[in-house]
This record gives sequence, structure tokens and C-alpha cells, in this order.
Amino acid sequence: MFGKIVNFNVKQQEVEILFENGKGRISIVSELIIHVFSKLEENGKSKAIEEEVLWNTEFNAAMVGECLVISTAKVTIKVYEDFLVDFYHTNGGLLCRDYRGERKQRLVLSEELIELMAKEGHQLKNEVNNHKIQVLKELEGDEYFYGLGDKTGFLNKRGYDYEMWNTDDPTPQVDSYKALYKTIPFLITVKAHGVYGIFFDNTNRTYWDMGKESNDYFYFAADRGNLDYYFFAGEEMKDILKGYTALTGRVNRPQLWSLGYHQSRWGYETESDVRKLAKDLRDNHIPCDTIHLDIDYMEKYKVFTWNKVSYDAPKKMIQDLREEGFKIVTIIDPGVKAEEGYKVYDEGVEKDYFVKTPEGEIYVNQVWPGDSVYPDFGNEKVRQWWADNQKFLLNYGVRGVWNDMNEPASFQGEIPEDIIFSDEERKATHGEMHNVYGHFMSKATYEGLKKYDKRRPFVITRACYSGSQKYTTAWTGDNHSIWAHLQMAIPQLCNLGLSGMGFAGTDVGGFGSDTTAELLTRWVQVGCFSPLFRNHSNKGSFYQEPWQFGKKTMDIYRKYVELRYKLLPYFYDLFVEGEQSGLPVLRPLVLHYETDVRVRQCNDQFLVGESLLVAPVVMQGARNRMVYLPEGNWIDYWTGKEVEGARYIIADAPLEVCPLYVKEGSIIPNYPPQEYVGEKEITALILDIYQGDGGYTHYQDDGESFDYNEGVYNQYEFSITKEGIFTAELSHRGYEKLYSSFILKVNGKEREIPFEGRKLEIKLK
Ligand code: MIG
Repeated sequence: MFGKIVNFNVKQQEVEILFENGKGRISIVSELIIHVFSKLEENGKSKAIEEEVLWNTEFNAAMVGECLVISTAKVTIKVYEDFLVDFYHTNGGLLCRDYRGERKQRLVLSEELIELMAKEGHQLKNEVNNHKIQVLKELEGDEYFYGLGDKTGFLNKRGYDYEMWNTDDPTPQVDSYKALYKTIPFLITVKAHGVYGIFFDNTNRTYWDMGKESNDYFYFAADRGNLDYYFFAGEEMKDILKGYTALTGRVNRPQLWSLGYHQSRWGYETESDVRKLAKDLRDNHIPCDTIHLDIDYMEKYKVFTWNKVSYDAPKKMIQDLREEGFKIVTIIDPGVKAEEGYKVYDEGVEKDYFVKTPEGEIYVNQVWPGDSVYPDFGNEKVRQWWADNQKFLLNYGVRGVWNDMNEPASFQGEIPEDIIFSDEERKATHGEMHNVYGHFMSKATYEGLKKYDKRRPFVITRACYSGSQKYTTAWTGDNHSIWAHLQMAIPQLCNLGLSGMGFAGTDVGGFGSDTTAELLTRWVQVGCFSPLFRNHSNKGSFYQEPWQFGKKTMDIYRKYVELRYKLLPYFYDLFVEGEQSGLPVLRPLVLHYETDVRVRQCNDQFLVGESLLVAPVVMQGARNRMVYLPEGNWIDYWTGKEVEGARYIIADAPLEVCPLYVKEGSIIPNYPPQEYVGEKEITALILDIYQGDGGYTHYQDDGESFDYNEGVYNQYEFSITKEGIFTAELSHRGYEKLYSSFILKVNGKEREIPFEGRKLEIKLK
């Protein structure tokens, strides 16, 4: 307990508070972002926020009675005895108050009952488990919670509890799971009178109760680390996400091909399997840019080796495939086979790069290669070494790296929490570094690719921490081919986006268990709108490439992959915009319509940008569904029919239809059909125009390099009015390949307008 406030002291933008029994600090990061901190143990720097910035902000701090009141133009913070902190809008309204009471036990169980239930394996717990760091925030009653990374269940996290402890558990993940692969201790709260965000920057195991235990409070807690959280205020959800990503970083624009279709499976075991796959894709005209190689390409699962028995000449294979437009992404696990004579192991041992037991021995557990050791990614030297190892893959022509098993996973029991990991130069424990292991592995991979490939790195990870979005994309791990997991895909991807990790996808068709024609069909209708669009499946499960279930399924599948390729410039523009706004590509409806209570728990629809509303069918057997359209007018993408919003409609959805609506006044750029990115030189940009008032910004660059940082890109501004006046204008010119024309598509009719860089104005009707 901190006790009473004794004194406070302002140092630039930090307010240090002296309590009777300890010290606290409130930092003014900006007028909307407040950092609450008290040092409780030795700890390294933030892993999520690499450069701690305090934007120049005016504020006042003064004691008012027993209370320390700090005000920026937007937020007023009241600090009380025991370091209780309340946040208000500076113009008056309450944002969020610390809860004053003790935690309550909802259900008291007898010892006898606990024992009895244990006989069948039920693990009941009785006592309220108070944590060393425990921040209880008052609930007013109307809060909805979003974010928290990849947690199972539905969009709104209210009424559930979670833990942050990166976990590899391939059994079908359901709503009652406390943790999955990722730790993103960030949430956004929406309530009737405001919105706020909280980021608890603690890498240890943390506990989150979103009003499950009681309707009076929610909490976040930990037994290690510091009291260290950020409070974000703003007018709307977008401001909160912008603030969070301003601190932890944003998704950078990817290489364009990585937005195409990816085909994967564990595993295509031999070179001829891979060549056959590529041929099948092209023969069946399923557009595809990327083929993923799972662990079978390695020699005995040893990372940075190639199995030359099943692959005759991998370099030649990759080169041949490249000529067909395919890029190869290879998997890399962190576990290094403990085998003398194996270069990666020998080097790591010699340089002291593996994690150790408290007694100073290299720690050994098991993963795919058998006995394996774990690189100590928390240390920069180890990361540099890992970055250098990427050269091995790049020399073969590999274009991206897929990082798996980096929770880190282990087959012989959990890695004990006292195993010694590094936090840079400082010795730390597994308990402290576990949740950032995948983050640092991704960072090392990113840096290796950036240094040696020079193009925008394409990295996929399973485990991550807040801030990993700067370095890597993510997939949601081992889902199953079950309808519940197609249903879960939507809230999971929406919440990942609201957690800053916007470049994400699920295994289309489902990873474990066997998919069906119908499930695969409905999944591709979600997958083609997911930022990362990859079909992947488990060894031993049915093959689920698009042709595996016959022509009808394949034809529908192809239609949606083709739709994705058509929409590529729209996806790309959304990524470029996200660099500024922090907004994800795939968004829950609540992000744009947060005052509409009807969308706050919408679990089976989502937006791509602001213009496209997707209402996929996620129920077996359903051939129509209810769709909620928010305010405004919407146009049915398939029929062109206009539908009024702010109401529910029943949409027809035979197997080949994924209900899709475009907001009026939208301009959506399209590419012509291609089987892979770059197949055609695109000189005419298609603009799909939906009449109404609207504007659109389009970005054009080489889709690959970092040259855009030097201004090598073109930026186009388009607009449309209700009266049918269309304008096009270049707002930045720096990339040589200017479009020579625009193909305007209005009500199904096309009209080509030449463009020479000068402003255009055209009457459409
Ligand atoms: O424990 O590399 O989630 O995508 O195919 C299995 C084999 C290890 C788990 C990944 C999955 C991948 C599989 N891996």
C-alpha cells in the first residue's frame, strides 16, 4: 500500500509522487496519453515502446486537498492516497475511476466439493487470488471491451477473464480458453459517454478480468514486474488506436505480392510435391503468389538446412517457380537441434547464445528435431546472429520467413519459469521473457531480411507481444476445420486489428481436423478479405487445396481469389493509410459506427476499410442470413441494388455468394485479372464508382522496395459528387510508372479516360 501523498515534484513532463510508502510517477505523454508507473523491481526497457517519447504538452499539477490534480487540455487525472488514479475529460465527464473496494468472491466452494470434482479432472479454485500488482477499475455498467490480441470467443470481451501467457495448444480452442499464442495487453473500452484505452506494459504473465468476477469492476494484474500502464483518451475508438500505435508502432506497407493468395500445407514433402502444386494452381487458374514450405524442407528439422534428399535442387526449383510468378516462404522454428557438428548449434554454443539453467548449463527441451536448445533472442547479439542466418534462406531465393513455435513451444513440459533468458545485457528469467520471445525472434528475422534482402521484409509469426506489428504479420495458429472456428475467425481478426496487429489471417479451411467442401467454400469467402490470405492444413488431415473437393467448389473458390486480386490496390491503399492512422485493414463495424449500439457486438460481419461491408455465411447449411447495414445507403456488390442502412435485411447467400455491400460515394480501385502480382503491367487503373459524395486517395509505388521513403511514389486524389462529377488529380509524383488512363466503372458500364498527370474533371451522367 502506497499510503498518503506526501509530496510531488514536476520534472518536465513527469510528475513524481512521493507517498508515505513508495514512489509513483505520472508522465504526460501527450494531452491524450498518460503513463502511470511505479517501479517495484529491476526491469529492462519497454519491449513494445522502443523510443519513449513525451510529446511537448502543457499541463498543470496541483494539490487540491488530499488529491493531486493534473490536467492537460483534454484529460484530468486525479491521484489519491494509495496511488488510486481517476481519469476525467477536462471538460468534466468521468472517463474511468479506480475501484475503491476489495475484490469479491462470486462463488464460495467447500473443500469437499473441490475434492470430489477433482476426481473427474475438474480443477475448481476457491479463493480470490489477489496479485501483487492489481489495478481495479470501476465499471459503470455500459462498457464494451475490445482488443486483447488473439483471444478466443466473441468481439466484446465483457464478462470474460483471460491470461497473457503465450501458449501453444493445438486442441480445438474454444471460448473458455484463457490464453492463446499472443500477448497484447491492450484494450479499448467503449461506453455511452466515452471511449478509452489501457495498455498494461508488463511482459510477465498477466491476468485480465473484464467484469466476470463482478459487475462493479474490471481488473488487470500481475505478480511480477512494475505497475506500468498507459491510459489513452480520445473522442472515438480511432483516436485510441492511433495513440496506442503511435507508441508501439504500426504495420508498414508490405510487398504487394504478399497481399495475394498463399497456398500452404504441412507438408509438401518433396520437390516434386511443390512443383506439382504450382502446376495445379496454374492449370486450374487459381491466382496464387506464394507457396509455403513447412518443416519438411529442412534436414531432420534442423533450422537453416535444406533436405537435399527430398529436394534435388532447391535453388533451381525456387528460380523456376519464380518465373511462374511464385514466391517461396519457408518456416523457421526457434528450437535448434542439440547436435555437435551442426553449424547453428556449434556456433550458438561457442558464442553462448542459448538460454541456460540457473546452474549455468545450456537448457535442453524437445521440439521437432528432438533434443533442442533455445536462442536467447532477448539479447541483441543473438538477434544479429539470427538475422545473419537468414542469409542461408535468401541465398536460395526465399522471399519471406514464417516463424512458428515461438511461444516458445516445448514438448517435454513447460520451460521452467526460472530458466535464464537475457533482457539485453541484464539476466532475466523465462517468466519475464516468455511473452516477448516471439517478438524478439520476429524482430531478428525482420532485421535480417531488411539487411540482406533490402526489400520490405515479409515475416509471419505465431507468437508476439505488443509492438510486433512493426516487424511481422501473424496468423492465428492451429485452428480446426470446424464451423466454430470459422465463426471465431471474424472477432479474432477484428480484435487483432484493434490490438495493432492488423496484418493477420487464419488458416483458410482450418488447420486441424478435416474440412468439408462447404466449410472450405465459406472460409475462402472470409479469407479473401483477410489481410493475410493463406490456406494451410495439418499433416494427416484431408488435403484442402481448392481443387480437392471437385469443380463446383473450385469454381467458387476461384471466384473469391479472383475478387481478392481485383481488390489488391484497395488493400494496398489501406495498408499505406494504416501507416499514418494505425487503423487495420479488416475492421469491426464498431470502429466506424461506435455510437450505434447495434454494432457493438456484431460478430459475423466486418468492414474492409470504410467502403466494403462483408457479411459472410458462417453457419453450415445456411443459404441466407440477416445482415445489419449501418446508417447510410449501401449497394449490393453482386446485384448493384441500392439498400438503405440503419436496419437489418435478409440477404440471399447461396453457396457461391458472400453478401457484400459497398457504401455509397465509394471509389474502389481494381486491378485487371492476374494469376500473380506483376503478371501484367498495369497502365490503366480501374475505378469502381458508387455514386454519392466521396473521395479516395490511391498510392502507387514499386510495391517492393523502401524507395517510397525517398518520395518514389505517386499519389492520386479522386472524388465523386452526387451530381456525378468525377475528378482525378495527382497530389504527388515521384514514381515513373504513371497510369496512362483510368477505366471508370459506373453501374456496370465502363469508360476509359486518358490521363497525363493533369487534373481531370468529368461529368459521368
Ligand atoms: O506443432 O510446422 O501452427 O502451422 O504446420 C506443429 C508444423 C508445428 C504448428 C503450426 C503449423 C505448422 C506445424 N507447426
